[in-house]
Amino acid sequence: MYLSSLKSLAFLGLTICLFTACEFNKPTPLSEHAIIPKPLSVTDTDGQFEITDKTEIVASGDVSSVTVYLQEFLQSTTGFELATGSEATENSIVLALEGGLAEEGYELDITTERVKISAGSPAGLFYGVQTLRQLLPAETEGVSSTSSGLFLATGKIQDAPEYGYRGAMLDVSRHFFQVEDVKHFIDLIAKYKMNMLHLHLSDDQGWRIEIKSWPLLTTIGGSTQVGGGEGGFYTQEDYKDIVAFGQSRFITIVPEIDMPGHTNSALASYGELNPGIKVPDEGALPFDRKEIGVDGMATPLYTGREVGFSTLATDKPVTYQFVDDVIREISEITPGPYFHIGGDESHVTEMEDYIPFIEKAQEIVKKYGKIAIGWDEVAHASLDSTTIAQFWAKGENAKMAVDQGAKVLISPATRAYLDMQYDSTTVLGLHWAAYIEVDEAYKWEPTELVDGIGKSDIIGVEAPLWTETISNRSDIEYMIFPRITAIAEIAWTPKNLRDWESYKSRLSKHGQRWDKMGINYYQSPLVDWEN
Ligand code: TNX
Repeated sequence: MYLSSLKSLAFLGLTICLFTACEFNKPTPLSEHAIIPKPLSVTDTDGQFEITDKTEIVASGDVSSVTVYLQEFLQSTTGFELATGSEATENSIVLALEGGLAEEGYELDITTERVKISAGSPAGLFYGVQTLRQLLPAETEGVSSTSSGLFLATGKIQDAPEYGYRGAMLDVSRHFFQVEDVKHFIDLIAKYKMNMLHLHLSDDQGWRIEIKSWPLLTTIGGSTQVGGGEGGFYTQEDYKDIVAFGQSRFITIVPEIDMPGHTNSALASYGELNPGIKVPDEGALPFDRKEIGVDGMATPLYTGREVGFSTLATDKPVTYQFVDDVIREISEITPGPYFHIGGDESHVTEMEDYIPFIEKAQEIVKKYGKIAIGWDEVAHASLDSTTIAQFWAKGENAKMAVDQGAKVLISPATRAYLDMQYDSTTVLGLHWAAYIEVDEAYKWEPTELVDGIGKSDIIGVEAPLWTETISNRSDIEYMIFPRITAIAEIAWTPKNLRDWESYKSRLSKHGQRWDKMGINYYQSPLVDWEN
């Protein structure tokens, strides 16, 4: 009796073994992969392709940056130095530029002989490569760990983004981040098919970009940060380096100079920009700032967190010379189409001064060939039809912008602000807008936020990371992961294909990838992380 049950147990074990061994060699069907953002369509066929050290990358057209990205990725993780060729063989990865495909869309077609990524643009090919990357085992996100068994199931993925603007914002003013940290940020958001990085380059606490015609902005205005640390700034060469790295990852840099409020760092550098405002009631300002009440006097540097107390002198010609120089110098080194003029929380600028200021700034942006973006308050001004209002707080402002014919960029603080705490136990971050758990970051739809604002009014979605409480790379990672992937999916995948249960289960597998990449992320209790 005893013996026979032992025997049947052994038999059972053997069967499971055989079964799993046989399953082990069979790659996961494409449709069962945890791809984020979720693609438009995935079809399985019954076969497999193996990437080996003999696989060749075959590229047509000028797609060298994508080829190099793919080569470098496979080399760093597998040690394979894949050769490039011009003719597809029975073991190739083909990158093909083809007409007739959606802007930024791609098709990934895997047969037993080749992987073929076709797209209408190099960006589309890059997104195809990102999908391919997510089809490979999590180990490939580490360094030189896998060199065999890189099997892909055969089948086809067709994909294209819902929105053309899929972005994140990094506030480098409240805390300064080195060029290498910004590049790292770019690298991370590109993996989730985002294509815009908005850099918040100035605020009360720090001016972070060299302006050659106004050098004190950085030497004085860039010399500190929240909490009193040493701050820092990007030279124009540094900025160009960030822009170029962004291009290698198909990320466009959107520079922001916040005006006319949030300008203490400029007022501390050049007193002539200070209007000498009538200081509101005692205690209304975050600290003793008598200089701000004196016309033409430079203010002290500011390292606190409260804002809304500063304004440029909106009636002085020198202010417009300043605004013109700043927009001109930055526009000259910004290949992307946008220039962000801020415009938020200008609490000490009278509305009658604010409106003409925004209108003039908007004109200057246009003069230098860029499209202006402003936080939703700019809708109080008369907007050019090309100007974009970034909805962060007030639906009525966003609606006012749309009623003027402008488009909106969607960044609701209650859903998309990556500096909001996950819950009441989160140590970093703020919670003035909301606590934002992963489900809250995921379960919303851009076209359903404001009555009267629909798909055709929206250019896309952006997730801002404000950094009053965030001062290093690891903190950045913790606040953005996993929520950045939720926002990336909202911007890429149409509503009818998005579903929390599916996202949550796909997300549970990305933790392993982040572990391999050494990323610090929030292990939300809502997700059953596979480790
Ligand atoms: C509001 S969002 C701000 C920022 C702060 C942020 C903190 C916006 C346009 N203004 O100045 O950093 O809240 O969450």
